[in-house]
Amino acid sequence: MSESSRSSGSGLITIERHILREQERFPDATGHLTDLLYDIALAAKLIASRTQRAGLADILGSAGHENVQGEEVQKLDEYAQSTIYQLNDHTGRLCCMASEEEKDIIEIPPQYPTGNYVLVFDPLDGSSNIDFNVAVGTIFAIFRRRTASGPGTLEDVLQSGREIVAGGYLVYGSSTMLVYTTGHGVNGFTLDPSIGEFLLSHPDVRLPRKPKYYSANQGYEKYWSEGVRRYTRWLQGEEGSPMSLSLRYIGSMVADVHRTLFGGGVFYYPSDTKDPNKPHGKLRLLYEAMPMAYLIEQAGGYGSTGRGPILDVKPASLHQRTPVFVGNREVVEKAEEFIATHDR
Ligand code: AFP
Repeated sequence: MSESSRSSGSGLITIERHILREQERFPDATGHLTDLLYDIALAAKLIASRTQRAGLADILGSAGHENVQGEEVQKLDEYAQSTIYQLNDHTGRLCCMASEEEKDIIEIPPQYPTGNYVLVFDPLDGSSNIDFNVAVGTIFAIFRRRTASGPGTLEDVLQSGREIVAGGYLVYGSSTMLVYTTGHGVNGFTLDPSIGEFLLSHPDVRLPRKPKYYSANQGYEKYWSEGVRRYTRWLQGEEGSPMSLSLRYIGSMVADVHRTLFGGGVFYYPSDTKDPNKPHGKLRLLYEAMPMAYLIEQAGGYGSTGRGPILDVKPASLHQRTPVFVGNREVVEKAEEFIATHDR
């Protein structure tokens, strides 16, 4: 079925309808998770409309200045951060939030009620690519709170990926897509800008059985371990490999994982020796690795640190980094094998 025929006509399913249908699986649901997901979709529409005007920032004014309408122009990542925050701070659904952009947990202002959920997010992942018109994205995960009531605490945020109740990403590319899961398979929605609605365009997403691409910043190969270097040779068809994959790397995790999900293969950002302050690579466990591993596993794949499942790692701190390997299970498991053999 073509994209246009999937998203138009009598079979048209909007994100709202889809989220509500998901809620029907749980007769006791309060609707709070449903509303939370719907607000993330709303934030995405606002962020998408700004990212599409990104190149105009220089004309209309830059961060810290006013544009021709007299409004202050924010940098896009600040805009994404404040949009997600403002849509969620007062709803009574969250006990706290945490963002890649904020040092500490984000409390709910005392004048508003607190709720049962925790939202963690990377508001604009890949933002250094914006100047080059490359796809960027938002990554998110939702947990149930662990403390009983009152303001959320670190204990509510520092949960392992096994505790995620919903997660996914938005990609702001040639079209805007929301891809998410509540633990019952993965669904993809494409924003139809003419009606301002996300429409179900990719139901029940599964990784293709045949891997096609490997995706890593090979410019850093000299900083990689022996195991990761040999693994890369294996992906290229050496080291006794039965497959030979094509290389694709954008440098925007959302876009690279999106292609891996739909095209098959592996995306990895391993540990490296490039920066002694970041021995575990660049990516953040809570805001990048865990939500993506959760989603990829829901689509039949696997997410690993190179030594075991990402979802088993309990974060010790908010901005902890981790090596990441996500994609087809057998391809990711091969990374674990090479690392176990060569990187003792
Ligand atoms: P920015 O948000 O600073 O652009 O970083 C993006 C990112 O966190 C992730 O989206 C990419 O996969 C990764 O960094 C790219 O890092 P390298 O530039 O080191 O390859």
